[in-house]
Amino acid sequence: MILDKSLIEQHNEKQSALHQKKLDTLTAVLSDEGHSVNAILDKIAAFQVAIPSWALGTGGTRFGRFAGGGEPRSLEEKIEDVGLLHAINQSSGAISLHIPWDIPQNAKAIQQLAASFELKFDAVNSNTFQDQQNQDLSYKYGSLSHTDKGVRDQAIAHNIEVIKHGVDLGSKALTIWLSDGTDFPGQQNFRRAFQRTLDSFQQIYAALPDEWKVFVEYKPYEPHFYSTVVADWGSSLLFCQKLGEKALGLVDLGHHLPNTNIEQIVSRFLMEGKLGGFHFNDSKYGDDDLTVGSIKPYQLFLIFNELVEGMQSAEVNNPELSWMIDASHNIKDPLEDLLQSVEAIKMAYAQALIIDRKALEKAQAENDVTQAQEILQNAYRTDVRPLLAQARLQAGAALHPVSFYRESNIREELVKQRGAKAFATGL
Ligand code: LRH
Ligand code: MN
Ligand code: MN
Repeated sequence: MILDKSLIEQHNEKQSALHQKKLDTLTAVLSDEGHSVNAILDKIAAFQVAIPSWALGTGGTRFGRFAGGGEPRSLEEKIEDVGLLHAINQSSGAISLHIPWDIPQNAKAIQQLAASFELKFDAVNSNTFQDQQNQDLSYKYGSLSHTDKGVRDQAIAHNIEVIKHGVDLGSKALTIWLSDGTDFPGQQNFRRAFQRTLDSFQQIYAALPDEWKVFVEYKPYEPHFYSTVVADWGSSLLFCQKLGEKALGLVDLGHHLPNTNIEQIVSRFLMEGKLGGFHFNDSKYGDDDLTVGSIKPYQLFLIFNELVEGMQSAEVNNPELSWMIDASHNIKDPLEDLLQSVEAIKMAYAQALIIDRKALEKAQAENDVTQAQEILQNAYRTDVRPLLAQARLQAGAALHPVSFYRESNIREELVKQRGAKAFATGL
């Protein structure tokens, strides 16, 4: 489905008077506070978040899946869906593939299709957490950390294969989420499992093209419930430091035990120049993969506070970051959920951009705790949505993405084209 641009213009026209009023009020306040609204708008407009190819269908849980219909049935249709999102918000200009869930059979054609929607390919993800058909050896007891060299070699070869797919598409990074771990005490020797994994990572690292990076994603538990080889940011950082400058940590917001101070982890990674990127989502209990900003929007803002501070600071020297969503949609329409997620990320970014940094530094130096909180919360409690809407308007996107999606009956159209029983492959 290709979106008719005039629909967006019509939508924007209907909304424009009210939008202008809200924007004028906010612009006046921000200008008084010493901000350049145009500079903020440019930053917001440039901020792009990659959409995961595995998040375009209704995820459900292991207990059941209630698909909504009209879901993409192929990689081509997934790219079309991301193209739709990008046309609506001009903020989702990349897609991140999971292989072998989404193998590009004809890389040239896939790349052309993506380019026709102005989409790029962000990090490619490998998968050694499931056994695939026609696979020689099983990953039941691990992959890159396995006690059997044969299994490790198979998992290494898969990762190198994924890099090759990425090269064909113009990706510049490989994300490894290694699920390996144990379910019972005594099952494995922790140190040796780490050393075997390091050896496997080193072989994958050696296969990275020059400008490539490898992201080492951590997660405390699930699918294994006693120990995980790359369980936390410390383990991720340790692997990255041992591997070399192309290896960077990947922070998936759902991969922390309850109440972990994620913003401090972000600061530490940045301090070491070792932050690669994010898998954005939100969580109440575990790796819930909920809509970004739906549960802990203040945490998201605090993370962006660290990111903006770090990116502006001469003391921090970190490579450019990869921004990706990793959410699953239990009961919502995935496209609506993704529009909401992108909006939440950009909102946190915009709020972090309007923090009065000088005043905050002064409050910190004077140990004025109350004032420091006032400064942060003044930014957090500012409704920055008119800025996001204005950035979209200027880019030819919709003022209100979710309303536009609904008014234009996009899901209904997709159901008509693909069928009420079209369910996406993937998770
Ligand atoms: C693991 C994870 C990882 C996978 C994705 C499907 O929980 O976050 O990023 O690749 O989910
Ligand atoms: Mn993830
Ligand atoms: Mn996850």
